[in-house]
Amino acid sequence: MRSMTLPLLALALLLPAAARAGVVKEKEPNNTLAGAQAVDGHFTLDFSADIGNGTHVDNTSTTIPHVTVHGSGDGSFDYYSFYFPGAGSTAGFVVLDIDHSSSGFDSHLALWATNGDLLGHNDDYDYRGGAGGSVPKPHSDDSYDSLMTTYLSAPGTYVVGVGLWSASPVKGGYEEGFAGAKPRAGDFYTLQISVENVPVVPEPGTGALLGLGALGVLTAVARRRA
Ligand SMILES: [Ca+2]
Ligand SMILES: [Ca+2]
Ligand SMILES: [Ca+2]
Repeated sequence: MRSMTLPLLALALLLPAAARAGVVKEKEPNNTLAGAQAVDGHFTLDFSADIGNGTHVDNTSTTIPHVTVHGSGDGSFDYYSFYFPGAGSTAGFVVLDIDHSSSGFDSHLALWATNGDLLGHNDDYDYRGGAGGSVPKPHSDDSYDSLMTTYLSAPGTYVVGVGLWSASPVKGGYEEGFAGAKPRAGDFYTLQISVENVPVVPEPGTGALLGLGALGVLTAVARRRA
């Protein structure tokens, strides 16, 4: 019986890790398109109150694969990449959404193809566009938090950039524009990346249940042996 304690403990320790599926912590350096941090393998369909499709009403967290990136500033632009398999489909709706940003963080978002072509960008957006997570400016429905949507049709790697107003997105990445367009030390933000038709990780709930099921089996085995 005692010999089963360690494996059971190890299994139990694995369970909280499963609950963090869909969440990625930023890793610097991620300062160029070529040096973007890949978020593949972290997409999930777990519910999040903060993920929408650009309208005021729809929460798309359980219908469009998404990943949540927790980023911070260090005086450099931040780039994140994902692979869109396409599969001959045009159903590659993409939503990029900044949430829970630090005070004074006037985000700017952009999306590039891997050859450097700029596909879209946004500075400010309606605070309700990406479900929860953003607050409006005073006397306005706009938020300093960015949101943009677009459609992908070609398979390939795509790169999301996070900068500050007045970063200028051009072919190949951001130009700084006026000084101060790079996220600064002390800044923090959450980036929601939603992409149709990308592979999702197994449901954390399922993983936890499988883990609990295995725990039950092991406990039963241990009891029989005791
Ligand atoms: Ca960076
Ligand atoms: Ca949001
Ligand atoms: Ca902004």
